[in-house]
Amino acid sequence: MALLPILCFPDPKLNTIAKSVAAVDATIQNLINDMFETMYEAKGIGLAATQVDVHERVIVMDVSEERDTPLVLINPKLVWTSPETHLNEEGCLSVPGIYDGVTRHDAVKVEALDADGQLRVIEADDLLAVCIQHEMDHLMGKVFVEYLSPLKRNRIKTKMLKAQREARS
Ligand code: K1U
Ligand code: ZN
Repeated sequence: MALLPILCFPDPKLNTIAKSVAAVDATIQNLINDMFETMYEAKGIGLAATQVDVHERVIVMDVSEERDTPLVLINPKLVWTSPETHLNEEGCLSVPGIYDGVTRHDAVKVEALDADGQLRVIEADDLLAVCIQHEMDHLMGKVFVEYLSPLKRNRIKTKMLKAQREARS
């Protein structure tokens, strides 16, 4: 297993649209293991392959308090979204230290392959539903700060670029 570097906003690679996984093989299973190690080490509740510069439709998540309920979504497809929505506070491992509100569906139903290539149907609400929508946005090249006003987004961009410059010097 290996820790993978996480791309940071405003890296344009975060805007890449991921391709469907053709086969759930050993390469994808190794990627999943590395993504879990990276997500747990970063204390995140989710990670999309896009964030580690792999542009295939793979997501790992664990929203449990105990950090013992891993969930893998390969080629996820939203098949139902609740009409009810809520503004939820979100964070992102690609935008460290920034938290802001995004409106999401309260509940979703997703079809996806698991790590063994089996088709699963996941019905989610609460934090899992928010996390699934956030991670599926990553696979479409969208970072949560892109829902915020241009003013807020530009302030975050300036702050991130400054932090990245300082980390290099
Ligand atoms: O995609 C990512 O960058 C992971 C992200 C997932 C996420 C968190 C919160 C709402 C939606 C999606 C994170 O794990 S951010 C860090 C974190 O652990 C966290 C932040 C806020 C609430 C709960 C957890
Ligand atoms: Zn994120």
